[in-house]
Amino acid sequence: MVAQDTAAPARPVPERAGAIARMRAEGHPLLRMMGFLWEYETAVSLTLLFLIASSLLALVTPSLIQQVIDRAAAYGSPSVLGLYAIGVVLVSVVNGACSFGQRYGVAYLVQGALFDLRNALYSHILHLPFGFHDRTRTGQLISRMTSDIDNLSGFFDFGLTGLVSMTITFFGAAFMLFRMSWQIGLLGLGIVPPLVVVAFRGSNTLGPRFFELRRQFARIMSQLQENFSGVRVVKAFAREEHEVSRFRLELDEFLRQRMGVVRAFATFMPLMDFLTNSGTLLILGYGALSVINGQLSLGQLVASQAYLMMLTGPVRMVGFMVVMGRRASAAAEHICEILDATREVVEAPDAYDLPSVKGEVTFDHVFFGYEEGSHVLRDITLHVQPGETIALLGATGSGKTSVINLIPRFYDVSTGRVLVDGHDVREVTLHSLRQQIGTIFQEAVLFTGTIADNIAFGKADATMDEIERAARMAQAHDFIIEFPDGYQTHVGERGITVSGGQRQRITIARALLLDAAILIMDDSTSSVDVETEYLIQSALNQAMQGRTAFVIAHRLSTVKNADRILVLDAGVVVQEGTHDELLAVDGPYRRIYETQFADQEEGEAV
Ligand code: DGT
Ligand code: MG
Repeated sequence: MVAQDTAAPARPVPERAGAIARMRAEGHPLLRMMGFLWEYETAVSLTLLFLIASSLLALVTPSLIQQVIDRAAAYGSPSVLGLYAIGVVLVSVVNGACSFGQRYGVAYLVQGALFDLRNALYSHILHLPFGFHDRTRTGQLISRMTSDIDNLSGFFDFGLTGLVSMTITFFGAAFMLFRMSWQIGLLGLGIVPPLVVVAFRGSNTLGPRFFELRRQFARIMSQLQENFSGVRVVKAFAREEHEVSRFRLELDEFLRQRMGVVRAFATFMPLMDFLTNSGTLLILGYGALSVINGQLSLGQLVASQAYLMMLTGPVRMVGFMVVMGRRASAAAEHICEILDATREVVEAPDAYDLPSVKGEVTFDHVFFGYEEGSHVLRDITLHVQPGETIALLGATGSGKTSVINLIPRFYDVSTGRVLVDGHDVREVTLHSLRQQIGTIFQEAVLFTGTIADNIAFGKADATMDEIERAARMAQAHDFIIEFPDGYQTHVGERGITVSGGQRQRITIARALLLDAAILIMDDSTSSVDVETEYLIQSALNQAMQGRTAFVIAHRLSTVKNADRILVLDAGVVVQEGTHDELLAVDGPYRRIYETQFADQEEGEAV
C-alpha cells in the first residue's frame, strides 16, 4: 500500500514495498500481477535455471536410448551397453533433482507472491473509503479474494512454467528431428498446423463455456450465502420449498453446462488424438522405409517417435494454455479494478497527525453529495463548542447521517470545510482523526471473538480495567458478568447470542473506550423495550458527559437534554435552538414534537 491511505501506523503484515509500487503501476493487469512474482528475484532465477535444465535433460534421454539400441545392434558389447545404461540412469537422476528444484521453486515463489497479493488486496479493500463499500457487494469482494486469486494461482503455477518448458521442448524436439533427417523433421512439423487449428478451435468453444460454468457456480454460491445468512426470514415466511426449488433450478443449469463442457471436451480430445496418431503413423512408416534403405538407424527410428511426442505435446496444450491465460487475465483485471479504486478520501501527501483535540467542530458552508452534481446537504454552517451536545432531527432521508459522516471524514465535502479544533479534516491523517472520534453506528456490529475483544476493538492494548470502565459507563457491565465466561464470553458465529439492546450497549462501550473528545451516534432506530431503552439512554447520557456529542435520536430525553437541536429538512438546516426555544415557535420542531414526542412526554410523566 502506498503511504497515503494507510491509516494504522503499525501494520501487522510486513509488505514488500516494491510489489506494492508495481501493483499501482500502469500496464496490463496480468503483468502487474506478475510484478508480485518478480519480488522473489533469486527464486525466479533459480527456478528458471532448474526449469531450463530439466527441459533440456528430458531432450537428451531419447538420444541416449538411440545410442543404446544402435551400439547394441552394432557391437553387441555388454560393457558399452552398461555405460549407456548408467548414462540413462544418471540423466534421469539429475533430471529428477532439477525437476524437484523447479517444482519447489515454483511453489515457493508462487505461494509467496499469492501471500503478498492477498495481504495487499485485503489491506487495500479495508482502507478503501465508505463510498466504495456502499457501491460494492460483499460477495464480489469475497470472490476477488478467492476465485480470482485461485485463477491467478493456476496461471502462475502451471501457465508460466508450462510456457517456458513447452517452448524449450518444442523447439528442442524439432531441432533433434531435423538433425536426424530433414524429411522426418518436415513431416513432424507438418502435423503442427492442423493440431494448432484444432487446439484453438477447442479453446474457443471450451473457453466461454468454462467462463459460463464458473459464473453459474458463483451464482449458486451467492444464493447459498444469502439463504444461509437469511435463513430465519426464509423460515418465517415459509419459503423453504420455494428456495429449494430455486436452488434446484440453478443446479440444473449448472449440470447442463457441465455436461456441455464434458461433451465439447469429449469430441475435441479424440480429434486431437486422431491427428497425433496419424502423424505418428506417417513418420513411423517413412522412418521404417528409411531404416530398410539404410538411411536411418533403428535407434534413430525409436528416438524419432519420442521426439515426435515432445513436439506434439506442447501443441496439444496450446488451447488449454490460452484458456488459462484468458482466465488469469480476466481475474487480474478484476483485481486491478479494486486496486485502482482509490480516488475518494485519500490522505494528503503532507497530512499531519491531528494533535489531541478539545472537541470543537465547525462546518463551514458545507455542500455534500454522494454522487457528483446532486447535493444531499446544502450550505451547512455550524459551530460547536467543546462539550456541547447537538441533537440532529429530521425526516428520514433529510441528511442526518450524512452530516455526522463528514466529521470522521467517511466522505469528503463537495465544497466548504469541516474543521476539528480548527484543523481541516482533509489535512490530517485519517487514523489520528478517527482515533479521536467515538463512533456508534446505527447498526450494532459485533465480530466473532470475546466480548472484551469487541469492546477493545478500537484500542487493542486496552487493559481489562479500561474495558470494564467503558462497559460500566455503557450500562453493559451488569449483563456481561451474567454470561457464563463474563468478559471472555464468545459472541458472533457459534458464540452466545446477545439481544439487540445488549449488542447496542456493547458497541456504545466500544466507542467509549476510546475516551475520545468527540462522540457521534447514529441512534435513529432502535426497537427495544422500555427498560432497555432507559438503560441505553442513561448509557448515552453518561457517554456524552464532557464530550462534544452529535446524536441522531428519536428519543425525547436525548433531544431535550441536548444543548442545541438542529432540524434538517432535505439537506438544509431549517431550525436551530434548544428544546424550549424551538417549542415556543410554530415550526417544524413543534410539528415533530407533536407527532413523535408528545406521547413520550406523557409516558415520562407517569
Ligand atoms: P434516516 O437514517 O432514514 O433517518 O435518514 P437520514 O436523515 O440519516 O438521511 P441520510 O443522510 O442517510 O440520507 C440523505 C440522502 O442521501 C437521502 O436522499 C439518501 C441519500 N443517501 C444516503 N446514503 C447514500 C449513499 O450511500 N449513496 C447515495 N447515492 N445516496 C445516499
Ligand atoms: Mg440515517
